[in-house]
Amino acid sequence: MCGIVGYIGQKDGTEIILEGLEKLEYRGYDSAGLAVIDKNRLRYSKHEGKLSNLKESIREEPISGTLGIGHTRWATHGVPSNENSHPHMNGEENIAVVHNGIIENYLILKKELIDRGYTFKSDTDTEIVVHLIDFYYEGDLLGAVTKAVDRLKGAYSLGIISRLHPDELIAVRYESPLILGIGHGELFVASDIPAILNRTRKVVYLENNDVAKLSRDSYLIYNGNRLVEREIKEIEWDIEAASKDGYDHFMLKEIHQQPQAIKDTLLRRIDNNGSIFLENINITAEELKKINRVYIVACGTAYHAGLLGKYMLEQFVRVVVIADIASEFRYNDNFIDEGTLVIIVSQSGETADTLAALREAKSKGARILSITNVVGSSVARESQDIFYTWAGPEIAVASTKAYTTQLVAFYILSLYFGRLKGNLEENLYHEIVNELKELPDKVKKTIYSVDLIAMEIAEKIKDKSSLFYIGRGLDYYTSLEAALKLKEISYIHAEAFGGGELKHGSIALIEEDTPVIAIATQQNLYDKTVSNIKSVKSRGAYVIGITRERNTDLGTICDKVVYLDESFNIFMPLLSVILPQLIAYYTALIKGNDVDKPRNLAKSVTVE
Ligand code: HGA
Repeated sequence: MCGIVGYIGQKDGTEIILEGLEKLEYRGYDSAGLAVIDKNRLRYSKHEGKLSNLKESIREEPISGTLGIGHTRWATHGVPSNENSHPHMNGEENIAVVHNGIIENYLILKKELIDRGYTFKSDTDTEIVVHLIDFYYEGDLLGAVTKAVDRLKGAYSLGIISRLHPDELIAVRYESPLILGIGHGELFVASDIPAILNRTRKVVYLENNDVAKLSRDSYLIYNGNRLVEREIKEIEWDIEAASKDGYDHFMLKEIHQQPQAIKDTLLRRIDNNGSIFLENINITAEELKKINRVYIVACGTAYHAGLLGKYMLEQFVRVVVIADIASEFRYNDNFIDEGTLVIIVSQSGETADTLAALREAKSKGARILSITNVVGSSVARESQDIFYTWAGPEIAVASTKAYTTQLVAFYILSLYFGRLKGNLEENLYHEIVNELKELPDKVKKTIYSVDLIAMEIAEKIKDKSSLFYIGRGLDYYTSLEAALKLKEISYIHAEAFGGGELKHGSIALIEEDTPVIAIATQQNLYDKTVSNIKSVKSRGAYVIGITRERNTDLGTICDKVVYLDESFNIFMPLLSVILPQLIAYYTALIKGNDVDKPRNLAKSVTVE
């Protein structure tokens, strides 16, 4: 995610801001920049790439000032480039803005501003903010900011300075974290605690709709034009704990970030009428009708998301879909022509096998749509259509929030294409979209409700040499992902079986006390799964069931049952994968493994 650091005091802001940005590097970023007020001049430097590029440029051409804002960017709108880096300035370059988040209504506001004569230098959503402030500015910076943010929809934390107000730093928070750091004769703004922990341990957490005006030795916080008091808190964490938001590992932090990541990926694409809006998908209804075959190509976890995607697209778009592993697909004799759509799924957008598969398919005339988490990545650059999962950077090697947001991407795409093709009856479409909007809250509830059970299960399985996940339909796909998670970080041999396939050989592996986790959320297949559970149980397996609230009878069949909230069958994979994620996490933890950096694995696999 992007990082914000701001400073107002007596010292050199450039040095303090660069130091703060360095502490935020762990979050992942693609460019960095800062702006300072230097003797009533606004000076800035911003560069694509590592922070070292920004530092090098400042070393060559020093800028300094006792008031400034800095930013590390993780692009969501516009590729990583010098122009798209923050800060963004108004035309006269007397106001500078840094922003974390996404401005949902930026296209409407951009058009309005262009009509008023404003020109844009970047492709970002952020740039509209500085022009809006400029538009409302009548000598009062705080007043102009307040009017500008009233127009914004989405999520934003903002740092704002102006050379016309050399004693003022404005900070705004809405749905994107921002804190104030309280020093002696100096104040800080930051999106994350580690950025300022070397300087102060006294912080104020801004709340939604807070607009703070900082001067060198005091600050005022307004909310809805009313002056408000916010408690000053003392931070007791060290820098490492602070980078993980107090969680012991990035993986656990990322599991807990899932509700927000899903919300970000989902809600900004659905308007109040339930219509889906996809800014980088250009396929028209005409073109969609001509698509006769879809390949979904990915590796590892992304492939498991792709299996759900296959189901969703077949169901709602009524088109033939083949899901394949990228390393196999690229060497197969596939049926690709101009009527083929290839959907590429890659968190990093740099996965070597997936990228090679993309190029192979493109050279044969396929249209390429990619689902990726990294704006401007190779996969994104080489695709005609792009769906960005807005999960933010994923640091732990074992994927969690990237996976669940990839599932969300497939939900949205299949509903969008299904409607575009005229296959989805309007009432049903709206019913599904309404339920989709409930999912961030249901995922959140699930994370808290299964946490303790996951610890107990981890204790039970920690010394086992093998564990099996079973499921049918979509539950089978979740089982594949669940088994992969356990293998990756606990190093326990784990396999997933389609429940109906057990009797064709694999059931021979079941013996006394073999752990089997049965996922039984697909109500149309429930009775079948129950039969499969009974058959492993009768061979001595220790069975843990994961099912919906209504299936209370499972309690009499399994050794332990975990109940999940109710939702549509298609959405249950988003809830049922949470417990396996946490089981993998706690098992790895108990075994003393390096949870975030498991042996033999790399985050982004850029070799064949
Ligand atoms: N939308 C802005 C900021 C992105 C962000 O906050 N990422 O974490 C941009 O694309 O520049």
